Amino acid sequence: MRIAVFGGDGFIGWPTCLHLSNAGHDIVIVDNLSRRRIDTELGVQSLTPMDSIQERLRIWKEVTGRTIRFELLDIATDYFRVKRWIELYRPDALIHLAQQRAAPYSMKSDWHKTYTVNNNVSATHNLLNALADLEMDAHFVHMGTMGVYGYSDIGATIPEGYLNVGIPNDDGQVIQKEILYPANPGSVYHMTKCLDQLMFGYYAKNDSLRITDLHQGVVWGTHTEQTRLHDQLVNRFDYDGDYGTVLNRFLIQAAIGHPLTVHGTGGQTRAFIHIQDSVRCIELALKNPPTRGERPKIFNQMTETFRVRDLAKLIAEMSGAEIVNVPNPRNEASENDLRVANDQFLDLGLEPTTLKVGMLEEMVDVARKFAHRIDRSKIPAQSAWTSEIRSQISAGKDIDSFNGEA
Ligand code: USQ
Repeated sequence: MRIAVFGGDGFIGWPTCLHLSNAGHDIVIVDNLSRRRIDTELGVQSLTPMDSIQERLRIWKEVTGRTIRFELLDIATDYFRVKRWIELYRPDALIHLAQQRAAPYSMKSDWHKTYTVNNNVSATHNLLNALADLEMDAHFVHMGTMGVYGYSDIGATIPEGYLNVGIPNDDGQVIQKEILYPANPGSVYHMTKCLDQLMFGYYAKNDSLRITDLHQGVVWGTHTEQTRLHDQLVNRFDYDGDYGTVLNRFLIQAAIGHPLTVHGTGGQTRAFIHIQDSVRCIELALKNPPTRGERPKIFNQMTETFRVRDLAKLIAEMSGAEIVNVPNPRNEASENDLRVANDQFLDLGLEPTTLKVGMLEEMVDVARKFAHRIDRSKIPAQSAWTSEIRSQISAGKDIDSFNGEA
């Protein structure tokens, strides 16, 4: 297949490109390298040393003999160049990962909120708009998030995207309908992914675009089979307070003797997936597209759920790290259960990589190897969701005073 990977230089994008190139697909990375610019803005760097995209691709060619091309393009701001590029390349599939993906970054200031909305919404719309205008029947695969559902538990499993509801009509009959599961974003970043869902519904209905939306959980791990092939193919590994995700952060903290930073009580339950499974799921989704005229296909891309404090406990027992309950900078429920359906990927043959202490130990070893690259001052999460939380944190209030329900 000819596949355009928008955002192919990022944390999910890079291993996805290698995985699909290895499987024999023709891959072009389209990226504006904004993730590298944001590192510079925040004064942080990936724990693992990352080469330029061109150098990475040179090494990939040297190691495997396979070519991945790179196109420097901003799909959010340069609509006509994007459209022209799609028209010339004529991809069979587009993978859309070209969005600002960190909830804390999206909440840093009003500028960051505006940037995240403008970038994410325009990027999605420009791609859909171009496909529709070019009347191109390419499969559009988007990286969405489990966060579109919110994390509240009503004692029922969260379905894969759609919910069966009964709507009483004026004649007193109850009409059964499948609707999008009610969107319940917990950050401006998550809100953009909810808006994406509306755009997908519209373009699938109006222009018969074939769209798949992957509702992914928190990703852990850093290596895949292909990133292990050469030191310079290594994936990025974020530990800072904005881009580091919880399990990866805890592992890095354990490696350098930093206390594990549990937000609030750590009663938050989230869905997780290993990076290797993430790229496998993208491949499975590519192989199983919706038909023209079908509504967007939605998969829950997760394999396990964990409570934050249980993860911290597991890593503390394994590494001897200390746990510290820090004031939660986010406006989120302090305790929640979570049940999620993921039958579609299991039925398509996904064999989940489950969290095992052995794999965690391997990651702590990677973190120790590059520990000298860590700036400890970048570890605390400092992006507060509301001005009230910000002033409570700076006034040094006890965590229990702002562990309320979101
Ligand atoms: N947390 C801690 N301590 C930390 C960091 C995080 O307790 O040091 C807590 C957070 O308060 C939150 C949970 O861990 O309750 C998850 O936070 P996270 O930073 O690992 O994940 P999140 O901000 O939700 O975002 C990540 C990705 C995003 C993806 C999302 C999937 O950055 O792109 O969409 O996971 S989901 O969480 O299912 O919405």
